[in-house]
Amino acid sequence: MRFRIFGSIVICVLVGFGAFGVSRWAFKPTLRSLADARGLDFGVSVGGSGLRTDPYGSTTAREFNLVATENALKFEPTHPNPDEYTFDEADTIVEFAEAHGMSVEAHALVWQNQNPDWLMNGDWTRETLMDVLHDHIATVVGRYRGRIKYWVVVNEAMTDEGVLADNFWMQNIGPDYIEWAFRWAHEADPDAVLLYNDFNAEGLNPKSGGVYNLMKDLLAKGVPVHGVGFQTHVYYVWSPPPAEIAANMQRLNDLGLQVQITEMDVRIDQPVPEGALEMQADIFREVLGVCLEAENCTAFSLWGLTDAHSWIPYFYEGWGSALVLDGDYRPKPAYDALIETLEKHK
Ligand code: 9MR
Repeated sequence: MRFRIFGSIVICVLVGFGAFGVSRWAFKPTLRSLADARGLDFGVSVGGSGLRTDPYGSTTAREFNLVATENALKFEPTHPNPDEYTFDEADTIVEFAEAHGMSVEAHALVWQNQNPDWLMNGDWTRETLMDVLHDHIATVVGRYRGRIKYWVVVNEAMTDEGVLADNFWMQNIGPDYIEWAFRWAHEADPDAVLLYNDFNAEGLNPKSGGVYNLMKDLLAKGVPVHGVGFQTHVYYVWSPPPAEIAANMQRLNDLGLQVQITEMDVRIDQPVPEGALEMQADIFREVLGVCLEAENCTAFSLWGLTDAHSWIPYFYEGWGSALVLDGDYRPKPAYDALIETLEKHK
């Protein structure tokens, strides 16, 4: 009898431990589960074709609640000829997001790069180019009305000195191309959150001062701009001081704007030096921490799913390893740092 009772206790304890182990495994937090609990949009930039494959698709849906269209909604892919629009890749991304309960950040309506030749080499007057831009924005934004949470309306329009860049749009339309782009985007989808997005404007410097002044001017004119994206393409040995990023977020909050980390990656020279992955993890940890502590930071996104999908090696020879999963989808120290930071701010 005694033996039977003892045996039952042993079995119960073993079953209990087993269940605990299984439930710990089953409920192992992901970036997505922690971000959901916190109400943060946690994103990754993706391409449409990858989403149809595994583990690209399954990892995206497991770890993120937001997808950013890395290239699919830029001018050239969506509007390759004056009278032709193509939406196959963007449709794939938006449908994937909807099927997996994720939000979409669309990128980008007005930019200097990735524009088709017919646009860049056209013979424009201010009026004819305004018509083209209006039609483009009305068509592209209108197609996804109500299905896209965030639109990057204007991308990278500021110089390092903090004045508007003398780009194609500036030369052919003038500085008001920016306000018209926001007005037309708002007309086409009144519920979308409309963002201005730029790089090297995360901390406090002349460029971020220029972005701040631009936002102030637009708001004073009643232009529907709702937030600023901080791209955050940084290096493992240098990133803007967290206190500066926080101060920049705060001054934009004082204007009533939201902010986001929109394209974060932390590049490392190759081969990866000793200790570099830990330094990279610390930078991801700090920047996410700043976002979580800011009142107005609504989203934090990575620019690519794994090190094998990053733009860095193509643009910076000898650099790479910039994301939080390695090329074989294995979590790096930076992944653990993001999980820990989200857990700390639950
Ligand atoms: O990641 C994008 C890459 O696949 C494209 O070839 C490149 C073209 O310029 O654009 C990359 O994305 C950029 C984004 O659109 C704007 N911010 C900088 C990003 C990295 O270059």
